[in-house]
Formats: sequence, C-alpha cells, structure tokens
Amino acid sequence: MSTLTFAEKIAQAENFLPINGTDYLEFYVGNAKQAAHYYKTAFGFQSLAYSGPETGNRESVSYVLKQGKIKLVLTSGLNSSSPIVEHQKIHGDGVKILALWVDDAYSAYEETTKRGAKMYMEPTTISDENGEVRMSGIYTYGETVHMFIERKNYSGEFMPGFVKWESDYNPTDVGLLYVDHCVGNVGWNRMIPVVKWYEEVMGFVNILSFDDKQINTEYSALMSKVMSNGNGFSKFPINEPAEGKKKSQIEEYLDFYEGEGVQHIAVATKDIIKTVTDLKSRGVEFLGAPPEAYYNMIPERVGVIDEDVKKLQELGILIDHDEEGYLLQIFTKPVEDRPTLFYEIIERHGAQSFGAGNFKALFEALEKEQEKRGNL
Ligand code: TYF
Ligand code: FE
Repeated sequence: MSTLTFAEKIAQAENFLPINGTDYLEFYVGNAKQAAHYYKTAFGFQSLAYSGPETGNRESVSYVLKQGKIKLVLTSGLNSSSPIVEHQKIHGDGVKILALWVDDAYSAYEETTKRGAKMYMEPTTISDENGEVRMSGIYTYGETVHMFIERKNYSGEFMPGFVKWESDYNPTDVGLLYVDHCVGNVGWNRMIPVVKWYEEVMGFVNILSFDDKQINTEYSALMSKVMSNGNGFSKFPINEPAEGKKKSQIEEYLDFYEGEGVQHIAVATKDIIKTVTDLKSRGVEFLGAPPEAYYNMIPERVGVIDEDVKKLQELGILIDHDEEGYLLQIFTKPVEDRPTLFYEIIERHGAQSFGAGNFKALFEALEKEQEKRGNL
C-alpha cells in the first residue's frame, strides 16, 4: 500500500489535458419528455434549455436540466432510424456522454487522439447570438463518449441549438451540488486495459484499487480502480466483475445494459440528511439500511462525527472514514427499467476515498435486490 496522500497521487497526473470539471451528462432515453419530468419531480432538477422540432431539430429532442453545477441532458430520437433510438434499443435508457469542461476542445482532441483515442466528433465550433462553444469527442468504454466542451464567454442557457426552457412547473431543488465521480462497468479482463487507456490517452492516475478479495461478499465479487485527472475534479472508478459464489452485480449490469457503460453517478451534497429526506419524500427509492450492528459499531470504526448517527440510521445512510476524514453516502435502487444505472448521494468531510469500509454492507443490500430480480 502506497503512503502517498490523494493530493500527492493526483499531482503525478500529466497535464496535457486540463479539465475544469464535468460540463454535462447526456442520457439517451426512450421518452425524454417524461424522463425530464422525473428528474424535476423526484430529484429536484430545474428546467434550463430545450432543443427539438420547435427549434428546428427534426431528428431528436433534448431537455437540459440543472441543479447546483450539475447539468443533465435527456435526449430521445424522433424516428426508428435514429442512432439515438438504436442506442436506446440496445442499452435501454442510459448515459451516452460524460462531457468534460476544458479550456481548449481542439487541443484536447489532438492530444487524446494522437495517444490512441477513437474519434466520436472532430473538433467543431458552433455559434449563435450568445457566443461560441467549441467541442470535440472521443469514445471511452463501450459506446460511452467523453465530449470536450470549451465555452468562450458563451452567455446562452446551454449551447447553440438550444432555447431557454420556460416552464410553469418548478419543484424545489434537493441540494445536489456537483458530480463527485462517475463509475464505469467494463467486461471480464477489461479493467486493466481501460485503466491504461485513462493513463495513456487522458493522462489520468490510478488513486485507489480494490481487488476481488477485498470486496467479495457472500455472492458478489468485483474489482475496481479509481482514475483521477490532475486536479481531482474528474474521477472515474472502473469496475470489472470477478468470479464469486454466484453472479457478480457487475455481470448483471453487463447483461442488462448489453455492454459496458456507466454504472453510477455520485452527486455531492452539503446536507445529506436533508437531501435524502427530500428525495425519499419525492419517491426516490434507496437500498435498504444495513443491520443495527453496523450503526452500533460507528463510534469504534469511524469515531466522532458531526451528524446524529440515529438520524443516519433512520435514513440508511452509510458512514466511512480514511486518514483525511469521513464521508457519508447512500445508493438509490436502479432508476431504469433494466437493473443498470443508479445514483450515489455523497457528503465528504475530508475523506477523499470511496467508502471501502461500507462495501460489505452495501453489496449485501445490493444483492438483496439482485436476488428479488432473480439474477443472482
Ligand atoms: O464509487 C465507488 O467506488 C463506491 C463503491 O458496484 C461502489 O461508490 C463500488 C462498486 C459498486 C457500487 C459502489
Ligand atoms: Fe461511488
């Protein structure tokens, strides 16, 4: 085990691809209009921008939603020959694009493609009366894409091609602030090549690793490596299934997504008790709480925390710590018909790790759901 701090590890990343953070997450879905309603009603996102037939887009429709710094784009194709419809047919609703906010979309494309990235979109400049957005894109695992988005004083709501989405229905937010990390599930023997790809093509560094021995519960088994860029604003853990007593949760995902893709999106909050209370009251479903014994062990395992452990227990929030502090986290059930994408809500108090101390409790809760689905 290396003794470097997270800050020291990420400082070793290369800087040929400066990234300021997540720009947006785009989902390809079966019915963007209804999905947008769900993210407003259940998750407290706000209407931001729209593109569709009314704006001259005859091929697809996109609703853009915002909360804190998080922007979601929900996109559906409008005819059976649309590649968006094809994607949705294969994968079900899921994340197509993890867009990264960069200072230079042209150089991001140059630097990554010369290191072996596969082209998704050549550098392109789009403009309207609000200014200009430059963009490019490359494939990562599966059919998932990293877009590089450069905003040159763009003053419109989202980007050219979109109009402001005015809505009379504006549920309040739930305190979601920014994307903490996005996790990818990849196939057997694929974690190491994908990790190498993030190192070589993106200049990222591996800041944490979990092997199947650390995270092998009664049934589920997986391996995971966390990749980070040089400022820690862009973190992508990569999971691979491992051989266990029964079917790995990662394998269940790969079967139902019919390929590699985004498994969970972790979003940060400053008040997880309020955020989770709100989400539950709006119908968002979370994994069940761990047994009583888990919470009785907290003083011993984690030490003193600011929050009332009883409250955390009532909500089923998990607690973990590392040398730098503690973190609170909780996971939703899958938000799609297929058991694929889910969300993590996370509140960090210094800890920069990913909750390894919770893996056993978490994976046991996850397996209960997997068992109900008959996929264990
Ligand atoms: O992002 C992480 O690594 C944690 C833990 O299937 C985790 O959120 C890892 C694998 C998984 C669910 C959560
Ligand atoms: Fe996570």
